[in-house]
Amino acid sequence: NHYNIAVVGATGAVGQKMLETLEDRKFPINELKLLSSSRSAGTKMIFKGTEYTLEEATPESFENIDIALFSAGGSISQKLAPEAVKRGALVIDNTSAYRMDEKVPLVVPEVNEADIKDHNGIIANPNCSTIQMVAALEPIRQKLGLSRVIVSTYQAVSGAGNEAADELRQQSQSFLNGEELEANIMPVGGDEKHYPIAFNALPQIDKFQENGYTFEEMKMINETKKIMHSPSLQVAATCVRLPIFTSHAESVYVEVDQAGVTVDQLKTLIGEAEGVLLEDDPTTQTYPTPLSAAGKRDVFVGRIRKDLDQENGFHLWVVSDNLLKGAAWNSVQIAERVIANQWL
Ligand code: 11C
Repeated sequence: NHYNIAVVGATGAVGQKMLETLEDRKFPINELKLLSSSRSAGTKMIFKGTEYTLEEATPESFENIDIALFSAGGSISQKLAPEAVKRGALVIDNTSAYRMDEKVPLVVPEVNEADIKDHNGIIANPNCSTIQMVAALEPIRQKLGLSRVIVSTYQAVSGAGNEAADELRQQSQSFLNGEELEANIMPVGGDEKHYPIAFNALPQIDKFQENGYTFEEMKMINETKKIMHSPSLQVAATCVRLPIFTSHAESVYVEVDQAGVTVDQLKTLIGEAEGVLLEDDPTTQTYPTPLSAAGKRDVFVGRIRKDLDQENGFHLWVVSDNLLKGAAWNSVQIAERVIANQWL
């Protein structure tokens, strides 16, 4: 069986990776439609050697579409996802528009694949920094119980889109030429102030909320509880942008429920987990880095240590390609699971 697929936001950082992933996975496509905002309509893109012209996404674009992958910003999803559903398409939405909606499953297949079957036409793809963390922590939660998570992130600029990556490139060149740095986008396009990202670290990803946390931090907190079905899990996050193009890294502190757990136990659990690879050997300086994870679909974990004071506390270093497992691959993986389980 082959399916009619629409990719909404095909020219974006995630959209481009969606096309690459569909091709890499030999996804069973009958017809492919590349859609965008009016701004990018007319752009040409190549998929499997064939040239496609982007069309402006309208409600009618979704006639005869089986699966629509949305990654063109929250407002386009708000407006068009219900139109796509009305016309019989299944929407896999990579924006934050529907993630916390009770009727919408929020899915990382390695963690909560079974939630997919309760969809009402829309399945939400979580935030990139949330996905890699829950994929690494779920095997621990399942076997040992999890009571608390404290995470600090080291995030790549591509999470904020192609324009943010261009800004880092530009500023890096200016910095090395001894020129003044021009900042127009980071930390948040459209916010009041901008700071250089080149050779810097910005403790703000997305806009500040009334409680003093940023929206990215609140996404990590709320989405983790929803995906793990653990409303009482204690989660705190500090999200930081670094001058890295690809892959988010995270320093994660966890407290497990079970007493007497060893580092070796955690390594075994993570080593056996689906979609997660252990790269952890201090004697050979083995650990994942953003560069080593870029271009790969897995989540990588290293630096597993026991806390020196808290009996049930452990520290981990979690790295993954933010555009693949964090976005495009997780979306395509959801689509694959939908088809394999006949949940369309
Ligand atoms: C970033 N995590 O790195 C963001 C990008 O909610 O899907 C993903 C935004 C989202 O800037």
